[in-house]
Amino acid sequence: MRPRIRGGRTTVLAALLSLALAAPIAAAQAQTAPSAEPAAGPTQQAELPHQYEVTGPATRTERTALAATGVSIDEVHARAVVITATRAQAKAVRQLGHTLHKLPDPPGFTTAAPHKPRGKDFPAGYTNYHTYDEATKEIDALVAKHPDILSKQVIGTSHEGRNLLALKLSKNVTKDEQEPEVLFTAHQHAREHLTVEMSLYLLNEFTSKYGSDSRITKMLDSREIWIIPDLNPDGGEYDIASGSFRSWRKNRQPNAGTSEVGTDLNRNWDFKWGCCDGSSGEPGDETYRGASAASAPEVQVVSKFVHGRNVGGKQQITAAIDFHTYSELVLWPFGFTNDDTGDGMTQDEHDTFATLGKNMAATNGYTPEQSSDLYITDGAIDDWLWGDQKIFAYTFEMFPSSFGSGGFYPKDSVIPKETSRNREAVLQMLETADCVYRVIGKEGQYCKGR
Ligand code: 0X9
Ligand code: CA
Ligand code: ZN
Repeated sequence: MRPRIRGGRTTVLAALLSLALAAPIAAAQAQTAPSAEPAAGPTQQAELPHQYEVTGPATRTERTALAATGVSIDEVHARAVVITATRAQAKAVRQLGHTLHKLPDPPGFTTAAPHKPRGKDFPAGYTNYHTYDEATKEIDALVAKHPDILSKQVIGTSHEGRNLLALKLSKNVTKDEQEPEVLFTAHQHAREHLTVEMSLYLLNEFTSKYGSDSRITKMLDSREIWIIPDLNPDGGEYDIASGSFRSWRKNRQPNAGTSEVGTDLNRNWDFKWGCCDGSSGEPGDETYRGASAASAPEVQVVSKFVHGRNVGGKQQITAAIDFHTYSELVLWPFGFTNDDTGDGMTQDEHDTFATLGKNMAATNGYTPEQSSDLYITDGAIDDWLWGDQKIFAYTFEMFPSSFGSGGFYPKDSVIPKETSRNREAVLQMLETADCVYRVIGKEGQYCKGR
């Protein structure tokens, strides 16, 4: 399909205008934010990245060339993008001939010296977001309250040793029944905190409405729903640990031979890993793909979990959504190639992806497109889930649509609206999960004898 670019010049200008208004607020917050750590000592702090508006790149080829410098592309417009880059990367991007404007840092952004994580809450205006401990407590309470339909497994641990969880929602939850399975994952990228709230919303919604809401009841009666609420707890905690957001993206795994920390989990999956200029081999880059495919423990744990859902030679999971922020997009594979169809993607498969993608996008107002219409990515989870496991896997980029509406750090007041916004899309996916090909009218051809 053809690239469809959201927004345009006017969107960027509007965003920058609202930024100008927001800037003094951010500055005031920085001053009043409680100072977390002892005063900065002489030890250097690893450099924190900044967001920039880049004018110039107007095609997916130009955006892919830009992404090849190792920056993350956070927002795509007709003739501009927003990126996250270190100072060295920003220089490299300028050398490509683009014009860069640094955008204001997030609330209380700190470049202060290393610190002891305080393990405390999000900053003011964000306290309704759940820290890792708060999310764990809420999940444990839900499991205790709804043991017949919700169960929790620890599927492994993160680099720093935090539990990685898989929650199962289904009637007769303790039995592995012959039912189509659907997987929801969230928070590969540390700063995308709204996605953890999306997981918690789904857990609360399904448990509280089972037995009263007929669609939810029917889905829990006939599906097995898996939610992995937080793939990157170390990165998430690091992003908030100083009391100020750090715009952190990667996990917190050290890299041999350098002080640069972290792997971009969404470039580390074992399908076409590092194949196509869609990730970086430099540990300091935002999109560092890791030393080898699935080198990140978090990716290993979830890959193993998904492999474990292959029962008797048949993958039980038929459909999946991986939640990210931001840009309000519904994306489908492949990301590693600009081709719509080809090896690993027949016309019918592509049409099924595109049809369900557009159907879901019609319910939440997001923009549907193939992920490579934005820029090439290799080693992303949806490419792996489809390419390796034949799971109809989507990436949702949640609220907001732009930097000016909050970027990676929208206030907690948006949580109820922006999580429930995806209720209908999630239900549509669940309802079609017994035969996703039904959306193109080919149930008879592909789903006989299931
Ligand atoms: O770059 C990414 O990993 C995603 N964007 S984000 O701002 N959340 O980092 C987009 C991934 C698009 N590619 C695939 N879904 N394959
Ligand atoms: Ca069941
Ligand atoms: Zn992301």
